[in-house]
Amino acid sequence: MNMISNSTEHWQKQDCDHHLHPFTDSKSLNKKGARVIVKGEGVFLWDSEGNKIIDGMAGLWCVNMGYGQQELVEAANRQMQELPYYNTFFQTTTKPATELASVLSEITPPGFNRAFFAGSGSEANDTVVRMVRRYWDVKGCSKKKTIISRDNAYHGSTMAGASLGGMKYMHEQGELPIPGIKHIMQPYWYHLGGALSPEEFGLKAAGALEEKILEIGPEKVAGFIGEPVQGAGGVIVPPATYWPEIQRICEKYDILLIVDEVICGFGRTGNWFGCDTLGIKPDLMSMAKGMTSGYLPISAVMVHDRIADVLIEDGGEFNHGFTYSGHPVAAAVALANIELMKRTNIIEAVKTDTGPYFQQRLRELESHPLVGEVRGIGLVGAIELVKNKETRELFDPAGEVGTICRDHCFASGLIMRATSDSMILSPPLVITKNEIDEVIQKARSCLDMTARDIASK
Ligand code: PXG
Repeated sequence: MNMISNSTEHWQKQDCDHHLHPFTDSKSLNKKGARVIVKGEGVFLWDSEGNKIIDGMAGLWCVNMGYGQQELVEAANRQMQELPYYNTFFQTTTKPATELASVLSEITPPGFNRAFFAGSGSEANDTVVRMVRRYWDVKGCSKKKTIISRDNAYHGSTMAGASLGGMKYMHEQGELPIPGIKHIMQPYWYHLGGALSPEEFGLKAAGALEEKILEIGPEKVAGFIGEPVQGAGGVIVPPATYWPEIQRICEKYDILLIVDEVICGFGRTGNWFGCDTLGIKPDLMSMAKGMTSGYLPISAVMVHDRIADVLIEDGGEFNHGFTYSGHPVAAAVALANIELMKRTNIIEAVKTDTGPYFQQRLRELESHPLVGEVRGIGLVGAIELVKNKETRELFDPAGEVGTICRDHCFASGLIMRATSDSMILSPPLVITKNEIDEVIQKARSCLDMTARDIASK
């Protein structure tokens, strides 16, 4: 025991002295020390103090097939031995990169036959910006440069990724967004719907795209990007009327429709991709995370034939790419991961079994006095905490109550993330019904503890 706690102190000190964490106030983290995660198996993690934690977030929405999948480890090992690295720049390719491009063509909707690889979701979305602008240049419409996104979207943390994202607190650091990126309202009925029905509000939120296009001028608008279901923004499932109207508007004004599948892709919503579940017909798709279940970093932009054909036939050289584009080891792990997903029929289970069960159990929490709305689809969901259930009044300041709840979860061995006052769950797709019961039971007891804390304040 002593040895373990000594180790924790050692790692925490090293971490505090040398490691700058993403999206973290280092000063406050260093006061308490980071929790050191040392092992994972299935849907469980262990920290360096021996505590067992159920991972309700699949890492960062990515460990879709759970921890400890030996097939993925072996795929990496085999590829490491054979060819740990080679690039795809100089008229060369590698077997895993080509095979992955071909497999992605099979599992994406018809017409998606070409993959451009990168290392992360952010890099995929940077690629989208450059590719979309290049496409319109090649088509002779070089004024078409602006990309429209949404408030509270998350598309990454690079300059273009953070600019496409609609997180104001990210824009404030670093003079973002970069030029040529505009935002419209998000389809967040619970916050913004007022007296409108969800269906009416869906049309209104989509109508904001048309207004923005007309304000900028359709001849200057290159594309619209959106997550089928907003993830980091709080699992915002748009009303059913939203995406069909967005699709109609994009087609009307000849604007490319880009779906960011970084969270929704690879089974999360009960189909391979969120666009399958929500009935969206995109021109480009960015994907990452679940592609390797997070075991290694890789991402892709899937390009529809109507775009790829123009770029290939008339575009000449596309001056864009990354050292790790199509990394053979990451690609080999992605192939093994997709193969495992197919063989275990995991996506069917999310669609017809564990997904509906998770949604049903999650909705039981709606009766809790703190809970205003429960929303979700497949194996992703949010529990929104509010001050007044009847009037939908939110807590002020936002985020404090969510943080209290998050801290209770953390201490109780459940990873449930807080986005402002929405508590988020996005567990590994391999979660069983018994494990879902454990998540719900822990979540409920943390909601109770949070309610007691608020009452005693
Ligand atoms: N698009 C979407 C929809 C994402 O969720 C990215 C792009 C960027 O991917 P990379 O691989 O560059 O991180 C993401 C990432 C959170 C959280 O706190 C979410 C993400 C990343 C980090 C934290 O929910 N999503």
